Amino acid sequence: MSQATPQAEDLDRLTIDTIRTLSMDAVQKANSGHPGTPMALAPVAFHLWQNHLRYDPDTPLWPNRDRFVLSVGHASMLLYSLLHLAGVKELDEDGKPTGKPAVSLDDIEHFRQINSKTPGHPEFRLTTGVETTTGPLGQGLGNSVGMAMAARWKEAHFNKGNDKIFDYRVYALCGDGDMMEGVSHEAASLAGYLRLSNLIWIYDSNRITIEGHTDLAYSDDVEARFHGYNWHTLHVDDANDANAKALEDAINEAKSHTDKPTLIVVKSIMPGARRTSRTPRARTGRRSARTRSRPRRSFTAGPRTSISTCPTA
Ligand SMILES: Cc1ncc(C[n+]2csc(CCOP(=O)(O)OP(=O)(O)O)c2C)c(N)n1
Ligand SMILES: [Mg+2]
Repeated sequence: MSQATPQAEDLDRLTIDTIRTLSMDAVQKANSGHPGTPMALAPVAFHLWQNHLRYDPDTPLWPNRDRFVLSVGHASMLLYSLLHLAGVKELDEDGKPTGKPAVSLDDIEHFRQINSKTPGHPEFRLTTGVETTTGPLGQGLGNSVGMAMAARWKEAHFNKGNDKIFDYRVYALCGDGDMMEGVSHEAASLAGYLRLSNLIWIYDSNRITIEGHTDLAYSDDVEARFHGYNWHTLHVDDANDANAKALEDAINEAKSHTDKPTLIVVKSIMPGARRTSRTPRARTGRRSARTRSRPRRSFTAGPRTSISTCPTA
C-alpha cells in the first residue's frame, strides 16, 4: 500500500490536498456548490481510487472495471478532481477516444457553468468516467444495486470455470441524505437478499446536512437497519489522512467478504476547519478569502490553479 516510504506518504498527502484545493477553488469561482464534502471526503476517495478501484484511465469503458458511484452527487467536485488527477481519457458518444482528458483544468474552471462537462451533479455520458447520473439523494445507491446485479448476471453468463472475464465490484459513496431517502433502503434490502458481496457502500456519517445537525430530523441506528437487511457493517471513526490504515483495513475486509454486501460507516471531518466543519455553512457555503485560507494553510503546497483567488503560501 501507499504508506511504504516517506516520499510516497508525501505524494499521497499532496494528492489529497490537491483534490481539496481544486474543489475549494472551483466552488469559489462558480460561486455555487458544496466545497465541504469533497474536502472532507478527499482522503476516503483518494485511498479507494489509489489502492482499490480497478480501472484503466486509457480505457474508461473496460467492461471489467470496478464501478464508482458518487451518490452524494452534490460533492461532484470530488469526482471531477479524481478524473482529472487520474488522467482518465475522454471518449466521444460512440466510445472512441478523443485524445483529450475526460476532465481538464479548463473544464474544472467551468464548474457549474451552462454546457460545461462539469455540472453541479455528475451526469452519465456527459462526462467520461461518470458511471451514472446522481442528482436526487438515494438515486446513486439504487443504481449501484442494479450495477451489482448486472455484474452477477455477466459473471453467470460469461465466466467459465476458473476463467473469469467478469469479477468487478461496485463502490458507492453516500451520505446522511442518501440514508434518509426510502429508495436506498428498498435497494439495500434487495442487495442483502441477493447476497451481493460485490457491493460496498461507504457512508459519510458526518451528522450534518444542508439544514443543520442530523439530530434535527434523523435518529436512525443505520448499522442496525443494515444488519436487518443482511449486510456486513464496519466503521472507521475518523476518515482523515492519519487514519488511512483504519480505512484501508475496512475496505480490505469488505473486499474479502463473499456472502453479503458491506456498509462501511466513516466519520469525515474537514481538515483545517475542525471547529466549523460540522456546520451547514462550512459544508455548503462559499467562503471569504480569509476563511478559505485557513484550511488551505494546513495543506501541502501543491500545484495552484489559475482559478485560485486565495492569498496563501
Ligand atoms: C432527494 C433530494 N432531496 C434534496 C436534495 C438537495 N440536497 C443536496 S445536498 C443535501 C444535503 C445532503 O446531506 P448529506 O447527505 O448529509 O451530505 P453532506 O451535507 O454531509 O455533504 C440536500 C438536501 C437532493 N439532492 N436530493
Ligand atoms: Mg451529512
